[in-house]
Amino acid sequence: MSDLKELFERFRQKDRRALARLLSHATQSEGAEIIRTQVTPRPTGSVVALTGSGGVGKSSLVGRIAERLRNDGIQVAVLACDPESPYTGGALLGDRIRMSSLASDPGLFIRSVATPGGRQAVAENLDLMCQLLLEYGFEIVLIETVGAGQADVAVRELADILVLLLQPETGDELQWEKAGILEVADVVVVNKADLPGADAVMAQLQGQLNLPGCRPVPIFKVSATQGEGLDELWKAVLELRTES
Ligand SMILES: Nc1nc2c(ncn2[C@@H]2O[C@H](COP(=O)(O)OP(=O)(O)O)[C@@H](O)[C@H]2O)c(=O)[nH]1
Ligand SMILES: [Mg+2]
Repeated sequence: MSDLKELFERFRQKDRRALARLLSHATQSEGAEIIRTQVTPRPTGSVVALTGSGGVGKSSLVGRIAERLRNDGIQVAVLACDPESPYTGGALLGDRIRMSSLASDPGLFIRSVATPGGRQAVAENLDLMCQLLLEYGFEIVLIETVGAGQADVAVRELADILVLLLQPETGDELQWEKAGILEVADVVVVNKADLPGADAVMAQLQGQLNLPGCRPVPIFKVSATQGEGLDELWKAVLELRTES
């Protein structure tokens, strides 16, 4: 307890190592309970979650968005959760970042979050980790998570903006429809637009979403690897952010 108290003092003086240690404590139930009593319940800033099947391009897109936000001077933190391979997302992102000018950027924070086994895609107390990062001063927290049934509900509650990623020709559209995630997503993105079949998925989505009387859901076609369509996507996310 006294250890946590001291960590909090250092955290409030913007000590990055204290932040990192508090985040570790936040993943354990005992530490989390205490931290919950200390954090600001609704710090300013936004939590944007990207969800989608493995391999759809979440890490690639998160990397692109993080770079873009840093170029705009926005302080950004990334929480990469991947139940299939807990460290892949972070490693992939980490590799990208290490090679770029962002390597020692104090305005960027990246953390891989190990998730419990099975299909639960959202680590326990992820909400608390977001609160810590926002209170520390990050303006946007990007979460990468593999959507899976129950977990989608948790992500929905946690995120201010939920972005669902699909890719051409995976048959995923139906799967997402079944899981109900298509209905709760704020933005739908068809990634890998450089590959054939993206327009077909777009057309299919247009038919399923945005029916008369339904909440409008913007759909975007992007290529994370080519860096295409990102301006439009991010503009829409920022607009939603000011509305929410
Ligand atoms: N052709 C193409 N490949 C992509 C695109 N975005 C990601 N990929 C590739 O898809 C694979 C999975 O990407 P990753 O970002 O790790 O997906 P994640 O599992 O959803 O995080 C990698 O080989 C990427 O290079 C894209 O826009 N176009
Ligand atoms: Mg990934």
